Amino acid sequence: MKTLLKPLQVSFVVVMGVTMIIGSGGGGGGGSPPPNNSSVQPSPTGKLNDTGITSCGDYAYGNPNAVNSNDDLNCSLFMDMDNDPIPPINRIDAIGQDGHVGRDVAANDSSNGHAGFDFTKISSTGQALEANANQWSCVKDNVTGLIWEVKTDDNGLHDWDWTYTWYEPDATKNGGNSGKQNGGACGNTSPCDTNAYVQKVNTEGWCGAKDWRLPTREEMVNLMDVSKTPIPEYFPNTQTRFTTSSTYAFNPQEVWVTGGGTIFVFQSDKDIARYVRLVRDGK
Ligand SMILES: [Ca+2]
Ligand SMILES: [Ca+2]
Ligand SMILES: [Ca+2]
Ligand SMILES: [Ca+2]
Repeated sequence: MKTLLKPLQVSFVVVMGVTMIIGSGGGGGGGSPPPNNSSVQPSPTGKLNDTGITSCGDYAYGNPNAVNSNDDLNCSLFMDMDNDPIPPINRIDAIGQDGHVGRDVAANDSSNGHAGFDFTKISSTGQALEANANQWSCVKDNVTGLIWEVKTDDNGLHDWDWTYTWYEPDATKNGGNSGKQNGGACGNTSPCDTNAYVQKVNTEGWCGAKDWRLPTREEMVNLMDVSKTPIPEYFPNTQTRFTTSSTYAFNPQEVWVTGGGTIFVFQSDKDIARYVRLVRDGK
């Protein structure tokens, strides 16, 4: 990452024989760097996000003795209000639940995105912003190191209402089927297909960058907060279903699309217009 942090200004104060270091600038906390003049760059880590799930379920499903099924229970409890057991992690007969393990437990910090998610807001010209900034155009995922497009609602190029058909003329990237040109609805920003959109965003230099692309299925799924898809604090104007760069291997006419709610991914025809959120990894 080429981010240049603002120099830490340090004062030394001696109180009762104890030296305290009082810093100003360079703060931000929770992985959010302070505003500065250098643009934020991707820094892929290869790491995965946790799911955002911080609650636990009971044993009720299929259990004839269960009174009521619950999936919003406190993971530190062993029994819920119905006296149904909550399978814990440190028991021989239970491997634990999502809400017991991972970053959402180990690095739960709501100041930089829900639970274990750790995001930095980025301005339209690529500068890092404070976590409480009320206007931003891109977001860096500090866990994966990827930088994501944030959609707008201004009828401009990035408007969240615009849809695009999947189109990739490069035979080395399209799985044997190039898809369909200009079949979406994107106002006066047409042609409305993924290839044209990527080119326009790169010509524009959104958030100071010209290496935007469609995310892979894995990248898009990894951004999902299953507990509350979409992730509202950092990704306003968010649709629930996004197309990806990943052609469906068994049928090259189709592509993988990420879903909202309980649907993670599904295959869909490349001809069907879909929402798009671009990503960059700096490679
Ligand atoms: Ca219950
Ligand atoms: Ca987890
Ligand atoms: Ca967090
Ligand atoms: Ca709109």
